[in-house]
Amino acid sequence: MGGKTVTKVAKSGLDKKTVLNFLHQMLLIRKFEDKAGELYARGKIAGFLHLYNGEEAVAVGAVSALQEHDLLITHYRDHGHAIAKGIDVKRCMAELLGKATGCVKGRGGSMHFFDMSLGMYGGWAIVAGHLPLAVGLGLASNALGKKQVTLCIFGDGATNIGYFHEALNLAKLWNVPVVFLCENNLYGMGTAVHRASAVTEMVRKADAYNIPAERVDGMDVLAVREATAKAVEHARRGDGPYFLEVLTYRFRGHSMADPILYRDKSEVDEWKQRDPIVSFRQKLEAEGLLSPQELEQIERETDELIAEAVRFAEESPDPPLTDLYEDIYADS
Ligand SMILES: Cc1ncc(C[n+]2csc(CCOP(=O)(O)OP(=O)(O)O)c2C)c(N)n1
Ligand SMILES: [Mg+2]
Repeated sequence: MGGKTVTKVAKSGLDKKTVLNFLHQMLLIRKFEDKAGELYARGKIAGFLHLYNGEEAVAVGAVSALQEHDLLITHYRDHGHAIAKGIDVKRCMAELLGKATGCVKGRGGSMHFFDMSLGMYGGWAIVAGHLPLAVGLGLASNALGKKQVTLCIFGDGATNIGYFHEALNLAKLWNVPVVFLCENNLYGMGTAVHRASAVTEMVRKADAYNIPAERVDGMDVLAVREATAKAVEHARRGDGPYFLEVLTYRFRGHSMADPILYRDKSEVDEWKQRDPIVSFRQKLEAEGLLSPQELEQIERETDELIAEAVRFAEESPDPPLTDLYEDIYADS
């Protein structure tokens, strides 16, 4: 499963600055996740923590196909998506540490990164619970006459839940501009896809609702970008929803509490051979788009951004007690 990484950088038509930025963003997300895992182990982060290692090409490739005013809504494995959509890593790290300077003032934590000003509509913890919300966002865009697309990201596990089917049905019926992107990482917690889903190719589920769909190699940032760009264009044109099944793999456990007893190490090692960051780096090098100096600079910059984010988060204040009664009710 997964397909080979064959997309040529040169063929993508993207300029060098753009493709180097993809590498930069993927590395930044990887380093953010590694640091978050370390801080969690040191007791600095409370609650759940679901890391995105191995899936970086999905967030970076897909979000790069959006325009700035497009919307993104996603599940609880949301750090990579939030960073790709533009939330500063300092505010993300502060959120993990529950600080007042976090992107939701320390109230949401890992699963609820959110910033409306950037079109980032969360971070939702109930599996598939945000899919109907995505349809609502799409409906609002249509009603307001905005040429705006909503990218809705979720896992393979979400496709077995009623919300998924209700959302896809209404999305098609109401012709909303939503791109449904399923990150098929082969597991929902410790359960393999084939043990939870009667149909193991997620892409076929879109067929039930007459939504055009495609299967994409999620370890290839350019393939994800290309497929998402096509889906986004379809939605923006007014042709309604589109479905992408992106084949990917999480290198770490479901959450930090996962002893990972349900899959063989050999399977993990096999997927790590296709690490989206390493393979993209090698591709850039092979095509003469990345010199050792440029790589060193990207490594240094991303290290510095993460170190700065940790410093910022640790030095930030806790939310004041007076905040307890803030943001409880929406203004009418
Ligand atoms: C409605 C609901 N049921 C169960 C859970 C517990 N739960 C949290 S994550 C998860 C697995 C979801 O897997 P998937 O959608 O494949 O996403 P992944 O974690 O693989 O990215 C489950 C069952 C939940 N949060 N919501
Ligand atoms: Mg999954």
